[in-house]
Amino acid sequence: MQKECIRILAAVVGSSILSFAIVGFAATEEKKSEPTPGKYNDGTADGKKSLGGSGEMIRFTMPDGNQKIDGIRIHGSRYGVPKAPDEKFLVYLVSADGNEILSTQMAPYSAFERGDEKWVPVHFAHPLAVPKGFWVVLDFRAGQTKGVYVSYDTSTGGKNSKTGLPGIKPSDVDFGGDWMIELLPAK
Ligand SMILES: [Ca+2]
Repeated sequence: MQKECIRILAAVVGSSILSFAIVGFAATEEKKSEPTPGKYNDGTADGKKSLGGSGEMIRFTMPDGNQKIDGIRIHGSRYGVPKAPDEKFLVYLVSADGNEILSTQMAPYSAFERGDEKWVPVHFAHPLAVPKGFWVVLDFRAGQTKGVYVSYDTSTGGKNSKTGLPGIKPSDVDFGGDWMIELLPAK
């Protein structure tokens, strides 16, 4: 009888140790996936820039090659005439080697307001599957009367950002930071 009791007790203790271990493992897993792969900034802007005849380029590296994104968000503000031009700006997704345009998306200029820079979401028409490594390139076709200032952040040193457009050799950024452009993962 006593032996039986001990055996049951051992089973109960054993299973609670097991469930504790599972809870512990789940918590570790959650923590590991915490740093968002689709961003390179600390959330506060350290400057802003508009590029005429060029574009903001930022390289993303995903944990694996089977992920989908809903779109991107851009920290920025519009300048120029008070009323937003009735046109769209371009968002290119370009292969990691720069040789292939994977997707071209458009979004209205009016998504950006004049004034302080803030996060502007750009949702694509459909969730888009992205490879492990790729570039997001923005083309606002900016000039003197219209354009968008895109914020940058210097906390990362700017290893993932360049200026350029598809088909043109990109240049290093001159501010030692990364564009505040983030991916919006598909839910
Ligand atoms: Ca910052």
